[in-house]
Amino acid sequence: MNIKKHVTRGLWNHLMKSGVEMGLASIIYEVGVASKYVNHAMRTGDLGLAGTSNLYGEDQLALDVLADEIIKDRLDHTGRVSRIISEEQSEIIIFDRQGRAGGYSVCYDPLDGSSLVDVNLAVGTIVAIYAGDNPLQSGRHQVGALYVVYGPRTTLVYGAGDGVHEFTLNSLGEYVLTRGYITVKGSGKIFCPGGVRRDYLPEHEKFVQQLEQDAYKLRYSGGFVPDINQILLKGGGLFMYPGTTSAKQGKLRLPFELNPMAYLMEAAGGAATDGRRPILDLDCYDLDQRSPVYIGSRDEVERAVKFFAGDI
Ligand code: AFP
Repeated sequence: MNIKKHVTRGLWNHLMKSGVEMGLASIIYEVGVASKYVNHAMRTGDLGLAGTSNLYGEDQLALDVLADEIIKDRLDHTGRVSRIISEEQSEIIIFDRQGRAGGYSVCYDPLDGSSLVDVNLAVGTIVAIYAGDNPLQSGRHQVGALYVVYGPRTTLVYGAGDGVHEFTLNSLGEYVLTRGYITVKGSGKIFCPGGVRRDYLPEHEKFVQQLEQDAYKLRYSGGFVPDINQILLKGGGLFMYPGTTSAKQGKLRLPFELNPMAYLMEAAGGAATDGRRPILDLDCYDLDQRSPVYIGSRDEVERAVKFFAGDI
């Protein structure tokens, strides 16, 4: 192992060389630190045995609750975060910054797809970062975003204004650059349909049939993070989670699932829409706000927008 290479290609070194503002860099880096604890707890089951404490000295916690605690703790540790929205919390959490200005707000899903851990499928952490004290902003205002995939390898993908980059957690516990300036393919051949087919609205059903007739391959794990990661890093394509007869706004949440992934996908040359408007242009006014989503390669997203506009 070339230790020097690992040190120079580490996450903090990359953030500094990319000129990422120190506070924003520390938030991204500390989410990386938190993900190492989440990774450990997930793979060792170190959630604390009944009656004893877990690695954080707390009673046994479900993995997603533990992940939330760890990430919240590390974000507070940066001293640069003033407010957070978490998938695990029912309200906006305010950190006491002793009046210091220049804070950031963070929206995160600590462990998206957590129900898949029990069957050993990949899950992930998703994070959106805004400047200032308001975490409920249009996704277009994000100053950075990242996700972590806990799969056969543990990888971290971030963007903060200068490209999208992937880091892989190595045996030294370091995140080392494995893909720089990621670009998503302009068009792909896989699609993720989302939801339950019998609940599809007629136009989504018709669109899915068209993709199948055009020989798109269905790839759907039930985990938003690995499914997006596959499209971003491999052959491109389209992830969908539509509005349905039972949930007109779909399932995925805007603040901490759709906005960060749309930010990264656009930064990598892709696109993300609710079927009519770019996801990043949607007003974000509620912690639990949901939206239908079509996200991935530009060609497929544009095809979806044209289809739903009745142009094809
Ligand atoms: P959970 O976090 O409740 O497991 O849901 C995961 C998720 O929000 C997202 O990761 C998946 O893309 C989506 O749900 C899958 O939803 P369906 O099971 O309804 O297809």
